[in-house]
Amino acid sequence: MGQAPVVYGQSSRPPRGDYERAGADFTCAQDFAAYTPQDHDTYHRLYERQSALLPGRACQAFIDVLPQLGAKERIPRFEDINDHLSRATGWEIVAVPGLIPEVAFFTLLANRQFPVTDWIRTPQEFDYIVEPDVFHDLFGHVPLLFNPVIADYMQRYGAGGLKAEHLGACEMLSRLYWYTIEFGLIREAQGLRAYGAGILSSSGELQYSVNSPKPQRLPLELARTMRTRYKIDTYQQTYFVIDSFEQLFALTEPDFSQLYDSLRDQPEFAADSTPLISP
Ligand code: HBI
Ligand code: FE
Repeated sequence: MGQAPVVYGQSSRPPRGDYERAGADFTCAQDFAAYTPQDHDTYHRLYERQSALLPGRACQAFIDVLPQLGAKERIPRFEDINDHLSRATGWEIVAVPGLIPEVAFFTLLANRQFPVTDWIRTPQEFDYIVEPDVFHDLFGHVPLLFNPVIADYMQRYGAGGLKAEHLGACEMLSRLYWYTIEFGLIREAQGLRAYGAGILSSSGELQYSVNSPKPQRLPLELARTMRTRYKIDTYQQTYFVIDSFEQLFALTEPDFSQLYDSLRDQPEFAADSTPLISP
């Protein structure tokens, strides 16, 4: 029984990937035989270019753990990564045909299963792709699942997502995901560094997010972050900064129900709106 494809956010593009392969939980087997030599070459070139850009831009925890991803000259087998990952933090990666509905996504995260799209972009999309492909998910998301604090945050996020679904608060919670796990910055002794997967897997945005004077950078604060809209097909105009992964995890301690209620009737912020400077 095939699953209906899913579109990400407001994009109107038809989703990629063959959802006929997906089961009821939207997972499928990694179709390793389907990869062509060109696919492996694309992965290898993306890996080489991106890893050369990490020093001085990626957070130290990411740089330290990246070798756990294993093969860099070809697309890795997911089960090879799972051998290490499950021992490190109890997580495993599961293949999916692409973006999946929010409840399916939250359910997998809550069970320490990270959905990894198993197809890779074409060489023509080398510099940019809207949808997450295997490089975005493996290179961007999987290394920090080896970090115990981020691993616990991701599981808490999944559990929180299932609650948010019942409270009609998915949009607010997905902004927290977007501005942390996808596009988060962290302040380290040597300066600002990226920990968000969307930044870490993008050559242009990794340099822009940490070095450019254009975007604004605000301290991560739940209410502000959950009220700030985001765009899925441009560099971010606002980045939210944390001081440590422990700080991020501590945010997930309280129950968000009252926070959602208090935010529901408050105006949202545009992706580039600057904070009101209190008089
Ligand atoms: N599906 N495969 C996949 N990967 C994601 O990162 C993802 C998703 N579905 C929904 C989603 N992310 C976001 O809307 C989350 O905030 C829920
Ligand atoms: Fe992602």
